[in-house]
Amino acid sequence: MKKFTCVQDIGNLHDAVAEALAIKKDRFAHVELGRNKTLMMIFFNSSLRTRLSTQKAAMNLGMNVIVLDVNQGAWKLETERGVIMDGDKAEHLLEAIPVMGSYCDIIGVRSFAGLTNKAEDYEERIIEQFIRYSGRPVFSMEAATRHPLQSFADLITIEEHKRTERPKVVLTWAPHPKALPQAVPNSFAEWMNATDYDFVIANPEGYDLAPEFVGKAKVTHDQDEALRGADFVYAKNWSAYAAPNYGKVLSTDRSWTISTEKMALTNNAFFMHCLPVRRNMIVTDDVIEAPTSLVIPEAANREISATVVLKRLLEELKIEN
Ligand code: AN0
Ligand code: CP
Repeated sequence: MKKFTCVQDIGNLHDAVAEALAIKKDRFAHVELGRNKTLMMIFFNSSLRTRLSTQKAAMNLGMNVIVLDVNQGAWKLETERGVIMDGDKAEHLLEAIPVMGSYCDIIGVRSFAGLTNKAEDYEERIIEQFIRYSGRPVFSMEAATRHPLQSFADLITIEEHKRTERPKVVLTWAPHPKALPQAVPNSFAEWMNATDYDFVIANPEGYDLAPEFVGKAKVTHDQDEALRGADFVYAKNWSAYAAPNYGKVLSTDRSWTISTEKMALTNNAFFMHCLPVRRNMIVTDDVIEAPTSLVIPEAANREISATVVLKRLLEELKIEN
């Protein structure tokens, strides 16, 4: 694997999950693979899980790790080419990227959607520049349109808990006070569409995701209808995708909050969320604290998905050298 930004990069999902479950049984099995290799993690946005789980994954593989929070201590970066840099930005991304690449073997990048310019976000301008100019294998730690390490951990979690071969998985929008990217739901949909699960997306009108991510999923604006018979309920807020409301909050309707009453419509479903989650906006205390809540095992599986991804990137480096 030369990069990891979308589901296609991981190849066969059965093989990927099997590899993940094997690593979970013995997470230090490949501790020699990363010896004297350096992972650099670049954060343009905040993180708890991604930062900790990816560093732990690198340590499982014997790697050294450097972390940079671009907004804390580094020079302010200009990202547009052609700009006369007479403002507050002291350095250009076009120099910063190859410099960062010169100090490491693999680069992870977190760079959320700006939510003001849809074309810029959906072209993945920031992570694509890392791929082009760093000279290193690059993986996404949540880019503008996808969060593949999260989706891979979600898939592992569903495979560990499913009670039928072809579970009904419902991705549902839920309310949140601030505008959030579509990366997590886009990516979850992309991975679910690559399985043979019965996959349904529920969201209020105006919140349909980009058609290339919706794919073959059933879409409904009736949350109750979607929840009936669900085996897994994956809640997430996202801002509007469709023009002219791209990146806007159109609703904070708490009748979409996942509550005990909502879960009663399901087939005793498991509750999932990528975290961080706002309680009693997205999900009630009772639901997130119930034994059917998978939020903690899901977050724990982030170490496993990251270990598989780093292992595969390191194996490719070995072949090349
Ligand atoms: C981010 C998002 O919705 O993309 C990160 C989730 C992993 N969430 C927030 O900013 C609250
Ligand atoms: N789920 C997730 O990626 O969490 P962080 O934003 O804390 O990394």
